[in-house]
Amino acid sequence: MSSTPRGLAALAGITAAVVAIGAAEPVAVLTGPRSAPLIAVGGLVVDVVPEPLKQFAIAVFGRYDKVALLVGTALLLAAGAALLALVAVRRLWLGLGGIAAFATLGVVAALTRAGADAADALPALAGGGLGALTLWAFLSGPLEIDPWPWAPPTPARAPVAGAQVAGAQAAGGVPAGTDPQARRRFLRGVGVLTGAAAVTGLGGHWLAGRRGVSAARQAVRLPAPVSPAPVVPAGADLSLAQLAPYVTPSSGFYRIDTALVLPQVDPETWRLRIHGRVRHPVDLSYADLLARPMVERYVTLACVSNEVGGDLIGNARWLGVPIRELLDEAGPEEGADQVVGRSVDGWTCGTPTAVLRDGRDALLAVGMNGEPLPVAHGFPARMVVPGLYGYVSACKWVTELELTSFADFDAYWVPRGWSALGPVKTQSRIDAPRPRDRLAAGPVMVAGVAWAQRRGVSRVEVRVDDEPWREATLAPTVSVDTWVQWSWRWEATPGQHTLQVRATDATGATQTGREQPVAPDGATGWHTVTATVR
Ligand SMILES: Nc1nc2c(c(=O)[nH]1)N[C@H]1C(S)=C(S)[C@@H](COP(=O)(O)O)O[C@H]1N2
Ligand SMILES: [Mo]
Repeated sequence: MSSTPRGLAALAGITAAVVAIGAAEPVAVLTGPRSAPLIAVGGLVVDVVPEPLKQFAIAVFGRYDKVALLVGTALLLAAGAALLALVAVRRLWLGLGGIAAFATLGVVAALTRAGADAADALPALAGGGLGALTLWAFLSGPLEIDPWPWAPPTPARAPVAGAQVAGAQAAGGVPAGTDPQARRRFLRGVGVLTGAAAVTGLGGHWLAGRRGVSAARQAVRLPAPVSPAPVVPAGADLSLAQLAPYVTPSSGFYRIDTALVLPQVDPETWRLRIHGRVRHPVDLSYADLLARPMVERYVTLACVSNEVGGDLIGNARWLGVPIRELLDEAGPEEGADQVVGRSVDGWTCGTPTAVLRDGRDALLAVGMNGEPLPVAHGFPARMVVPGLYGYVSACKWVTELELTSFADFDAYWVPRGWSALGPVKTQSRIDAPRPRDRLAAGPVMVAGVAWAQRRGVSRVEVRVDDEPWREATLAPTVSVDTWVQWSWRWEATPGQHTLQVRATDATGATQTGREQPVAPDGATGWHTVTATVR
């Protein structure tokens, strides 16, 4: 592509874009990774794209939806820059104007992120400036290929170079734009600038990472709980190869959030403010929080976007302060029926005040599975509320609890089409066998998990084809707030079979078989696995 003059012009445009991104990165070390143009624009896209498109992206790219978004943004930028350069050969001001437009987009995106200040405009401005300089250098500055075959002849050029190279064919037989010396100089420019941009870009990225909080996190010493978690009964974990372990290791715990770069929250400067419609606003430091009596509980957290049979669910041991106690101190006013958890990155969730005060183990958590919260799971503090989907309750990197009402405020996902209330629905999942397993006829262990947080699971049944439902064996569990493993011995016969599962909660309500999508308030239906037995 770079061998034709047009390819070279496109290459100049792409190089200008690479220089812009590479120049912005070291500036973003100072202003924060969320002000880097690609991240800021990507974040803006996350917040403004319509929900169906987002669902589509998640369906297509799965866990790599964020990577796909960043790669997509970068490719669009490269394509835009290439086109701009082709135009700019004729009208330089159009190319520079285009770069200014890109830079403006970066500035707007950076300034509209939650908690942004004026300095957040600097990375995009620096990138735009150096990108424009690069484009100029290639198209009519020192690195120019003189002249571009489709460039308009300029009066300044005509008398000097005109005799040799003006027009499509040079007098000496060299086609315009192919002077080997100019071409070498041009390509050397591309190489040097791309290399320099890579060095500053990756170096900046690395420096930004070193400014992260993993060292501060490692230095944290969590207090022992005054109320420890119940001991996990022997047999709660059936230890079957394909079955999700009873306690999900933090490293394998699902992660869902809108953050394109993980918020790095310094526990030294972190504060939690409880404010809004309260009688006594509360303001706590991390040290204040750790000094309070802590409880530790197993709670199974689930995402409303979990499809039937999906894995956006995990069970962990959380250490934290009961949110009820914090709210009691603040004293919510009459009618303040919603507690809005607000993250340092501006994300919000809305939880019914009554739910947080009804005696369940709603925690302002600082620990997960015996360690400080991993950065990806909300360090230094997050909310964990048994019985509610994460999008209405599990605010990570939480820095504010604002008392308000549901009538007065819609949290992040509500205007995007999700229900304001998100109690977890009774669900069950088959982990073994897996759909593509090759099974031998005879006894087969069918096993999985079931959950009905707050209510507890009282029965799990399995059905093979059109046979009657058979009751599975429930493993013990620590509380109604965690999932439970179940197993059932199947006498498998050769052929294709359909396995289905359904759970009944402790109120006697059986999980519905009616299939409903994840939006607006959680999927329903029976998980179905097709098994082939030889
Ligand atoms: N700050 C912040 N907190 C958040 C979210 C988010 O996007 N930003 N997503 C929520 C959602 S939808 C879920 S399901 C849980 C997931 O928590 P996890 O990533 O620790 O599993 O976090 C919740 N907390
Ligand atoms: Mo979620």
